[in-house]
Amino acid sequence: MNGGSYMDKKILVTRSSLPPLEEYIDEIKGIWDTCWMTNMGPIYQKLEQGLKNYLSCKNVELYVNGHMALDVAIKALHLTGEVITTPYTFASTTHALTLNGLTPVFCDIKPDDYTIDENKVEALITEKTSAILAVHVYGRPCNVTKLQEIAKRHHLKLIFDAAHAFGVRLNGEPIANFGDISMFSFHATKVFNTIEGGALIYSDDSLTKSLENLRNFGIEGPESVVQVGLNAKMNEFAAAMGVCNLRHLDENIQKRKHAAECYYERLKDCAGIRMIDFQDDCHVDWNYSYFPIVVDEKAAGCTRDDLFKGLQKENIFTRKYFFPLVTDYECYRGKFEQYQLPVAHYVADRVLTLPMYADLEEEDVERVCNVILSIMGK
Ligand code: T4K
Repeated sequence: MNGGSYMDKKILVTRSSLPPLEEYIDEIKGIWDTCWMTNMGPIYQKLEQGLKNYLSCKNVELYVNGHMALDVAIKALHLTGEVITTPYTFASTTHALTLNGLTPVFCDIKPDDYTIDENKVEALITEKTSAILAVHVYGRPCNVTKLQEIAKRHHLKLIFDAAHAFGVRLNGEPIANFGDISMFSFHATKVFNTIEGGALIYSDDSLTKSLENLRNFGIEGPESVVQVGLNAKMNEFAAAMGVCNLRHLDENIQKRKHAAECYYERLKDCAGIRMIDFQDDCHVDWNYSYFPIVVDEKAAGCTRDDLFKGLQKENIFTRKYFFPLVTDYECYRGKFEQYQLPVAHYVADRVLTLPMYADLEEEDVERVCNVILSIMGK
């Protein structure tokens, strides 16, 4: 590739995976015969079955997006009062609670994998607590065993926001098989996408009716509306994208893994840059959904914002997922109690998510790392 034009090429934080166009057309062309475009049609059913097989799980429900799926999960579990959660997440997690009239109680995160600190959860439980909503942030699993124990001991529901964690396994077990309900996001920016979409995975069959009714106005039959529900259905075009993308998922995860290894090799000796230590962790099959670094300005000789701006000048667009912390959003300022969140603040102030997607090439990673190293004076 010509050097000049290559350096001009924009590299964004992520890039959607799309199947070959012919494959997608093949999947949707039946719609022109049936005119069935939504409301749990045949392609929806096909994707649902495909996901059950892929995830080795009993129950899957599909939704219009991950946020609505989370909203439905919260409603179906009849949560009340307070829910213990993480401030280190995307807006959706907290909004889903507050829009359901629940009070989020924020627990700090751990410095190694940025998930909720399970050792700090119990101290936050009160008589008003009804659930724990934890996030497998960047697809790194929370301490699911400990959280399940806590939830059981205190009779709390346990929901996992697994928006980033599709395809992740822990000790060989699919990540969604923990807790009461797990939510996946299938947004265009995710490892597996249905353009927009989401899913709930759960084991308790008694939830099925409610999880289905809630996504379709609470309608159970043509003359029967049994619940106050939403419109949160996944349409056939979205489902078709999922059917196609599922075929390429494993290959895409392998490509992401290669990109992550390239980053790791180039940055591993850089003082002041902390990466998720995925290579030594034999318990987790990761999906390489994001590639966060945490920049310690003293050791690195530059700040996270120096890297952000310096990369931007070179046409490389990273993101600060997740800065600011939810507790610092304008819409929430002064609304919550002041919680002790030193680790979450430290990480949010220093995190930068580097470009990561299946089609990120070795030379792209090389270019990103070269800019980082040059800003650091290496
Ligand atoms: N819980 C958690 C922990 C989440 O992170 C999310 C969503 C949810 C719940 C809710 O799930 P959904 O309801 O979204 O299914 C993006 C995504 O929109 C959002 O899904 C995701 N988390 C969040 C972390 O990232 P933005 O506002 O940063 O996306 P945007 O539009 O700036 O796009 C980022 C980059 O992605 C672009 O620079 C280029 C690339 N891109 C984007 C789009 C829209 C593509 O390649 N194709 C595309 O179609 O929120």
